[in-house]
Amino acid sequence: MLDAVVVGAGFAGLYMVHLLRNRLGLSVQGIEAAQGVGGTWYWNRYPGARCDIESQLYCYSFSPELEQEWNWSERFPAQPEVLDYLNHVAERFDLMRSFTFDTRVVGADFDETTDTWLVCTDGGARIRARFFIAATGNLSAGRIPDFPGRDDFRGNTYFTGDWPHETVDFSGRRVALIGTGSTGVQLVPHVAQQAAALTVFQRTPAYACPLGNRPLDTEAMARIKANYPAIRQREWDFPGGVIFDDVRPSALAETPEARQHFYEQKWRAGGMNLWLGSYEDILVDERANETVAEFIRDKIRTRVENPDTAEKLTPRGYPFGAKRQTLEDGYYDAFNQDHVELVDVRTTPIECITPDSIRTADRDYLVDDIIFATGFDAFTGSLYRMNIRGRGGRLLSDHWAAGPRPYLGLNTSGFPNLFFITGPLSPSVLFNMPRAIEQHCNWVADCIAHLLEHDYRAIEAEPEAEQGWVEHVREVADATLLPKADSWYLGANVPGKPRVFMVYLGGCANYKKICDDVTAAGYQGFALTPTTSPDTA
Ligand code: NA7
Repeated sequence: MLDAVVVGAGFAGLYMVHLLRNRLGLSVQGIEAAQGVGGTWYWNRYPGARCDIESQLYCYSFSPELEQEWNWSERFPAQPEVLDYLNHVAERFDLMRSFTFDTRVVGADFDETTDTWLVCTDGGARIRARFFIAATGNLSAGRIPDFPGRDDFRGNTYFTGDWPHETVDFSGRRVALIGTGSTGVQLVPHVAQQAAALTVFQRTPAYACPLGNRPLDTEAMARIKANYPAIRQREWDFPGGVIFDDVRPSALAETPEARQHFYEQKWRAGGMNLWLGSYEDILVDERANETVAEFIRDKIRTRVENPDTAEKLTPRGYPFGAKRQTLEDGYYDAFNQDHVELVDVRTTPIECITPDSIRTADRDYLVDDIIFATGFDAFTGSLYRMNIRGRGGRLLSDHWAAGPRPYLGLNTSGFPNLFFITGPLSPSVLFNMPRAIEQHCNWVADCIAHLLEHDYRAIEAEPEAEQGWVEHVREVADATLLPKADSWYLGANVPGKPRVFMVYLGGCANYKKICDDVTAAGYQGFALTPTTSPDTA
C-alpha cells in the first residue's frame, strides 16, 4: 500500500508530489491523463494560448534556486514557455519517475474497513493508498455544447482545450469559431491571420482589455530576480495575489475627469489593472462598476470600425469583471478585416450543425473547420469524472448534488483522507493559481505529516463545519457583483448544473489565515480518527 495517490501533473500535482515524496519521504504515485506534465499548459496548445498573469507571479515561489535559474522571456508567457518551465521543474526535482502518464483515474473508492482509498485506472491498475489527492485542475474538463448535428459535420473540428500537437494550418480555409471567452479572444487574431474567412459566433460579448505584453530583456529579468523576496511578500497584500501600483478605494469618490484619467492609465498598464487594480468598489457597487464598464464600451466603439459590429461586441446587462477578465492583443482589430465576421447568437441562435455549415435562425454559414472555444465544466467536472465514492459507496456528485460543499475547499464530509487542491469553495481561480496551489499543497502536506506523526489514520470534515463554510463562501460572494453574471464561476455555463458561486472571494491572505487558525486549533472542524480507535482495537 502507498501513502498517497496524486492525480494530475500540472502546477498542483507536481508540487504535491515534491512535498510528499521529497520533503516528507512518503511513497507517492502520481497519475496523469496526458502524455507529459503541464496540466492546462499541456492541453491548451491553440494558436495564441498565453498566460494572462505576469510571468514573475505565475510561477512557483517555494524554491529560491529555481527562481534564480529560470528566465522568463515575456511579461505574459506563451503556452510553450510555461510548459517548458513545468518540464524543467519536473526534471529539476526528479518528479517524472513518480508519475504514470497516459492514464486516467476511472474510479476511487473509500474502504471503510481499512480507511484507505482504492484507486482504479483505465489501464486496469488498482492502487491502494491512505491519502487520495485530486490535483486535477478547475478548468480541465472540456465542454462542447450538444449542438444538434455536431457529429455529422464533415470538416475538421477542434476543441481548444484538447488542441492537436501538430501545427494546424488554416490557410485558405473557412473557419468558424464558437465562444468569445479568454480562449476565443486569444485565438481570433491568430486564426484571422491565416484563414480565408473567419466567422466568430458570440453569445456574450466580453469586456476585453489590452494584455500589454512585452519582452523581458536580461536587465528586466535581473531586476525581477533581485526583487523576488519583496515580490513574494507583496503578493499577499492583494486579494487576487496580483501586484498593482495605486489601487484606489472608490470610483464614485472621484470626479469624472479624474476617473477617466485613472482608467486611461490602467488601460495602458494592461493585464488585470482595470479589473483588480483600479478602484476597490467596482466589484461591489453597481454604480461604480458602470463607470468602468462604460469606459471599456467606449474603447470598443473606437477600436471597431463597423458600427453594427461594434454594437454587437459591446457588453451590456452584466457587470464588468463578474465574468473572468479577458485580455486581448488584436482581438477587436481583427473585426476590422473584411474576411472576419461576427454572428450574435443571442439574436440568431445556432440551430444545428450540418455536414458543411453552421445553421443559425436566419442563415447557413458554410465552413471547412469549426473551433469550439466553449469552455469547461469548471471545478467539479474533473472530479466527477473520476467516480469518487466515499463512505457507504456514496458518489461525490450525489453528496454535492445541490452544489459543491468542501470545508475550506479542502475536504468534504463522508470522504476521509481525500484532499482537493484549489478545488471548489477555495480562492483558487480568483487568486494567482500557482500561489494558491502552493498554499493548498503546503496545508495538505502539513496535515498529512501531522496525522502520521500523531498516529491518526483519517481526517474528515465535520458536516457542521462544511455547512458553515458553504454559507460563508456564499455570503462573501453575495456581497460582491460577481454572482450577477452567467459565468462558469457559478456553473451557469453548464445546463442543469446547480448555480452556486464556487470561489471563495475573501482573499487568499484571509483564507490562508483561516486555514492556519484551523490547524493551530487542532484541525478545528475536522474529525481526526486515531489509529487505535475502538474500531481497530
Ligand atoms: P469560457 O470563459 O467559459 O468561454 C466559453 C465561451 O463559449 C463563452 O463565450 C461562452 O458564451 C461560449 N459558449 C459556451 N456555450 C455556448 C453555446 N452553447 N453557444 C454559443 N456560445 C457558447 O472558456 P474559455 O476557454 O474561454 O476560458 C476559460 C478560462 O481559461 C478563462 O477564464 C481563464 O481563466 C483561462 P457565454 O459567455 O457562456 O455566453
